[in-house]
Amino acid sequence: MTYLTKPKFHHPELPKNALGYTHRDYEGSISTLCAGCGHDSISAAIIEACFELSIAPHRVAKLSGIGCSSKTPAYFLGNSHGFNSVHGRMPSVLTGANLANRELIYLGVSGDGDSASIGLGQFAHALRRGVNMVYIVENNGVYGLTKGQFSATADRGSKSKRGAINTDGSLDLVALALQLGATYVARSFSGDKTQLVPLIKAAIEHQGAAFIDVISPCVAFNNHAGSTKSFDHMREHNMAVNRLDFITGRAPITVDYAPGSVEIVEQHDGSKLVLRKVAPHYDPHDRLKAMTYLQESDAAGEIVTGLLYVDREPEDLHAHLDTVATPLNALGEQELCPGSAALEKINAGLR
Ligand SMILES: Cc1ncc(C[n+]2csc(CCOP(=O)(O)OP(=O)(O)O)c2C)c(N)n1
Ligand code: SF4
Ligand SMILES: [Mg+2]
Repeated sequence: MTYLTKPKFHHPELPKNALGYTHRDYEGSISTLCAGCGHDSISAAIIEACFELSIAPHRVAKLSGIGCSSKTPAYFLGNSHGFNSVHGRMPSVLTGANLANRELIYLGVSGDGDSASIGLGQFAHALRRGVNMVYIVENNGVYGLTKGQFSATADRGSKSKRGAINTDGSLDLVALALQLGATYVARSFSGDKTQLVPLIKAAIEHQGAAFIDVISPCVAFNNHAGSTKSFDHMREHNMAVNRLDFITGRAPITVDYAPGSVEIVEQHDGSKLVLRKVAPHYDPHDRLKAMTYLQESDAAGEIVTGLLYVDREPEDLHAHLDTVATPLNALGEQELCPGSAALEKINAGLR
């Protein structure tokens, strides 16, 4: 069975957000994933983030590819726009949708197979173009849906459930995202909601290409000893560089933060990222140092999590292309087809 609707009844006194919506208004159908799958925790974090930000569900477009991870948009934001694309092709569909209507919030949900194996080219181009989106990879190191083959993020030397050793080198999507020019890069763990929810909230408000790699153990095929994407391995090797609080432009800062250990990063829309530094010398605004730090931690066997890089002045694809402020899908025929005289002028300018 792949689709189970949730009953609409709920407790009349559920907490409501500024729009008068409850958590239930951000849920989707009942998940058919394996009990304990990390992906369900990520869906819960997305629901929590959208509820806390009081996002109108019709303002969100969620897009995915193929895989257990790519099935998850059915299980959250049931009142939002959704598009389940072909395996590895979510980024190009998202790019096209974003170009047509810049006013929606674009949420791309993918797997490590979907983005690091078949869809690696698509992943790379969406990030290098700076598409304004939140791109989440639910990273379990395997193709969960097709029963546990190693994906391109599986570490060399890690062991499959049946004992095979992975002899291929692995891709680190965070390192790639930094190299490709993503303006917001983070890593988290599906089992750490306290870290993940604010990371998603800040990524939603970020006006550029935001990428979050979420280690999300596959309990059916990759949660055994010898796996480097299991719950146990993640708990033992997780090294958070910072803790993020997120404050929208509308909300005043009411909490006192200890000076020295905290940095407040203001974004263009007035929202603020409050970064509590766990690793005191980590600088999330230095792309090169972030890349070096990642490599050093990787060599030491640590999995770095937190907000790894943020550009205070991000630019997105629309800024690069200098498109009009009105969404293209809202322009009339006259504006989209200005006639042969205008075309002649453009052609003349190119001769
Ligand atoms: C073009 C194409 N090739 C192969 C497949 C088979 N297939 C379906 S899902 C999948 C891998 C999914 O892995 P991942 O993206 O990591 O998602 P997970 O199930 O682990 O969450 C593959 C190879 C397919 N559906 N389409
Ligand atoms: S096979 Fe793995 S990834 Fe797929 S639902 Fe089950 S636990 Fe999750
Ligand atoms: Mg996977």
